Amino acid sequence: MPSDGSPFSLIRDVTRLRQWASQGRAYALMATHFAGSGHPGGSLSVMDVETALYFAVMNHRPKDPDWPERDRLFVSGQHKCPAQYAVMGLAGYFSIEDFVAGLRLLGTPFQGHPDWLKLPGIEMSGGSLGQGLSIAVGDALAARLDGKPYRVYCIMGDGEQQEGSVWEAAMSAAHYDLDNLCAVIDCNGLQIDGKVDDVMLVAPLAEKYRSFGWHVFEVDGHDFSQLMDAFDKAAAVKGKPCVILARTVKGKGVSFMQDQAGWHGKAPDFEQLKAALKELGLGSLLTDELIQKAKAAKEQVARQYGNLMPVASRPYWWNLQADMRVDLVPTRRGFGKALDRIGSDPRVVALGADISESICIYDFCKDRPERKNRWFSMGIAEQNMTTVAAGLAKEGKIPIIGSYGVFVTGRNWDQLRTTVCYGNLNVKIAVGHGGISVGPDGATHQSLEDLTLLCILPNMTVLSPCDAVEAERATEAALLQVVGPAAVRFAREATPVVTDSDTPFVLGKANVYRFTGESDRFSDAFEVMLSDDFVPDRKEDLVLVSSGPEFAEALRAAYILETDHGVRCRVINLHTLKPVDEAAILSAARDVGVILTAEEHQVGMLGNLVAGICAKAGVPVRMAMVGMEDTFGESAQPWELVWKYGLAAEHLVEKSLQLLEKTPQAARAGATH
Ligand SMILES: Cc1ncc(C[n+]2csc(CCOP(=O)(O)OP(=O)(O)O)c2C)c(N)n1
Ligand SMILES: [Mg+2]
Repeated sequence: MPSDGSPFSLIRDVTRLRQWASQGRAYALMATHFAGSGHPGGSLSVMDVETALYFAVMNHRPKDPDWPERDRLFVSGQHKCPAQYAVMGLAGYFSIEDFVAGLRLLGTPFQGHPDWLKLPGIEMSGGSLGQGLSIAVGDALAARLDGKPYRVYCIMGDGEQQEGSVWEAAMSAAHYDLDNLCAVIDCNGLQIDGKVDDVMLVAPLAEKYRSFGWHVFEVDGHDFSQLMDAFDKAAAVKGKPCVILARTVKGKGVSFMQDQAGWHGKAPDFEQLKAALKELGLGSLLTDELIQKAKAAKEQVARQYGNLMPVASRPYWWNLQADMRVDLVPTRRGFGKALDRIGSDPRVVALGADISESICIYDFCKDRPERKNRWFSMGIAEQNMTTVAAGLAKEGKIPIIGSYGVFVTGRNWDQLRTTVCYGNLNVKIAVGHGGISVGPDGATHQSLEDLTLLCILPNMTVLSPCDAVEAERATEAALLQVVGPAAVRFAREATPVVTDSDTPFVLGKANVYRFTGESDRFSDAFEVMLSDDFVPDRKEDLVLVSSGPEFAEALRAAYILETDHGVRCRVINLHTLKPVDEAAILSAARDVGVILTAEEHQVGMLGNLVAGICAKAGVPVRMAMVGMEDTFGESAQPWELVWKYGLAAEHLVEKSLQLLEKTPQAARAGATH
């Protein structure tokens, strides 16, 4: 490969291209294995298209990635970045081994969904499907305005064609006769929930694009001769944009991954990796040195970020002590359980947006074939799903929609605002994978603005349960108690269970907790009562207010504060953020006067809510807020993000002591977990 800024020497030899693509497959699989997550299926299906582009078609300079004359490639389905990273590494943009050892690792440029600000050569930051073609259209328009000869490429998925924005972009590209733009669709026939044809039919794509004014090529997406021929011919088409429909196989090249929807977003384990490499004839690439490099990189991150944790007198991290034990269950499970139960109500209907199993919305009918007629697969189309639900609600149904928190509150926000909330329709929103703890998928998938987007909407009820048990009860309340729009936010990761069926749960009323002494079970170490029943019968130094999974950290902070520092705490669980329990906040402010808020969200959603309640009532209060400090997250393990962004109980303790102007009793001497 060229080591300077000279153009890449393109290869037209099919045998050599096949070899590069095989290596790309091997490196992509190794990287996802070491990361422990990622998207092998699509990475393997698109590998030949990307190899053709980087090695045989595009004018580019790996050592000068910002070269102004380069051809631009926008990969819209950015979950398939292991393919792009592997091909870029092979082409010489960076060390391929750094990618293999660093994919999705905290602090590396190899984000779970690419970030152009972190990795030169990547043209767009993204991960939200359906946006790549639009930015490519903008880039192609800019090229024309500036009289630049470079070409613009955009790779999309076939499931992605379900996003309406793709068709807005397609219309605009043809309207402006963008013959410098060439799209490729990786037609592997699969998406997350299954076959594209079953989830939401997009065929016939050729006819659709032709009728939108595009020139269409149809090729075998694993045949380099056909691919190169189509790219060459596309470059010669004048007056209209081109699209290449590349027929591919998801998981191509590894027999047990081929055409299997289950390999969309799952990393191979070590045995599977070895078997895959054997099939590719590239077992020798998995060297001991590479394995060691990946291991060392992970250990380095754990040390570096673990050391950011303030130190307590002993290891207070979950389940590190013989007593104070908790069960760890993802809050989404509670949501699924409730839906399974409540789904017997014939008014309830559920709508999925191609992420149905993992957010547990499919629990509605997974084991209930008789309910399948009330399940509507909407495809990757969050806006349409929301407004279709509004139509169902208008006629007396109780529809629940769901997706990743980012997509089901942000992508469809105008639909939520105007049709659902302004119309006060009985639509329920499952806000899945909330918070930063969604982890390795990275910033684009970490839902950190959703609660603000929801709470600001008139008529919307917003619930943010703290654990799986409370999620079940919150879901039931949202569906059956509230008449009108209601959202329940829950998380993907295992979360400490701190409530049980005896814990009070009243919609719109906070729960108040106090530490009573260590116990075998963490939850038994606290007394809990409904805010209305709480009597301030002891002097307290500090109030901690939290909700969602972060609430368990607030409880643990209270435990540390009481045990290590003699700070007496009142802990308020605001599981209902709207309508909020103002009385519970005002009593706390009046009784104690010092409040720390803790949220797994951009800071201030909860903090400013609490501050506003106090300010409006004229109750003076000293406050501090813990949350994401006006920043996007990044790829990492959930607990590493909690360490880095200061969301652990130990950080709450440190912040509380500052707020109380107390000197920490324990010195910072290293990590304790
Ligand atoms: C707006 C948006 N909604 C949902 C998702 C979650 N998601 C990631 S990949 C995927 C399926 C993509 O299917 P397809 O476009 O066919 O890609 P491929 O089969 O090549 O993986 C979905 C729903 C997302 N990233 N963005
Ligand atoms: Mg697909």
